Amino acid sequence: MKKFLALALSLVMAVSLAACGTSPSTPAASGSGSAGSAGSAAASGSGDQLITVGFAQVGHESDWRTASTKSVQEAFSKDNGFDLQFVDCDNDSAAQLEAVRNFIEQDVDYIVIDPIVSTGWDTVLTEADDAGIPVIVIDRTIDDSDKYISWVGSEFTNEGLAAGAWLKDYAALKGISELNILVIEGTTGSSAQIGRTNGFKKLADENGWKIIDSQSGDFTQEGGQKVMESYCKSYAGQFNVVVCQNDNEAFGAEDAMSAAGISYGVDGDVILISFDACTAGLTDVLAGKINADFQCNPLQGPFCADIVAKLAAGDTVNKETYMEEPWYVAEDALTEITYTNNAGNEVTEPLVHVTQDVVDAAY
Ligand code: GZL
Repeated sequence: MKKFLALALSLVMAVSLAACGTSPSTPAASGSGSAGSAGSAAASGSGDQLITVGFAQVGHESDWRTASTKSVQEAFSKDNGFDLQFVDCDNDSAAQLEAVRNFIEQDVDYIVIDPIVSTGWDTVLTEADDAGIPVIVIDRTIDDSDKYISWVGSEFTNEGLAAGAWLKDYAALKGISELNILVIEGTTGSSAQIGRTNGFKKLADENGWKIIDSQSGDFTQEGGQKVMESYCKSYAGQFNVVVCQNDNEAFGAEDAMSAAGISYGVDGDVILISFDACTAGLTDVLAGKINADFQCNPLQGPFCADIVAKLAAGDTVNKETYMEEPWYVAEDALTEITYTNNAGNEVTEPLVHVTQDVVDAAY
């Protein structure tokens, strides 16, 4: 009761976001719920009645994660009326479950989780539910429990489908008839790894492409480099496409291929595809090192704060909200892709040709 009473009296939701809406990567929530523009929840009034929020973050493995953490910390600032208890779970699922249990013990007002992996959650979410603490999930999904009140994130399978759709059109444009592909996956069991893998593989199967090998680089640069070094030894001369499931893995793969004397990118022997489209990733797209980069938008903080503000005001919230995510390419030879998305709808989506302005506006 204390949660709602204190908040209902003191909460004012300030509409904002438009002020920072210059970047193509600025999130514009869409999806099964109310899209609306994200705002920043601001608590005012009694002053000491801050909203306590426990946030169990995946870790600090990538540029994407750094942007995600910053987005949440800025949205849940003290100035906005929040007391954020932040835990970096360092890619350790046991530590993440422990962090959530500690939040329950502290009786925080709300719990936010970015789940390292998509299973193993129902028990602890039941404990949060029994304690009357609403749970909001961001970014990755929880697939073995629905005991959370809302989720804001990405459609990872569509990211993989879009990458496959682009590769199909790009190969046709370049007259490449045979595609022999190496994949460096993200953290095993994460919904991002599962979705991107399944989406891209669907296009590979439909088009008879050969995926020679697919191993996890754990979304890190070190992991991407290690896997690519192994690939260069095992499959030299056998591959002409490398798919990295995030930019940091792509940076590692670039270093490994350069060391092995393998050319990649727009003028190279190997097509390099990446996901996330962080600033450093788009810098490599602009340089022609990465051929295409499929954005995964990390800026869920304001949307998550809006959800808390609505809950505190006694409003209903949507179960899921999808971030909008552009697809970036190094060459302007293709301007759009058409594919059947994960919902079974045929969609045509633009391809953004990367210029310095696009890099400057990235997250
Ligand atoms: C995807 C996110 C992934 C990013 C990686 O939404 O969880 O984790 O693609 C990050 O960069 O490490």
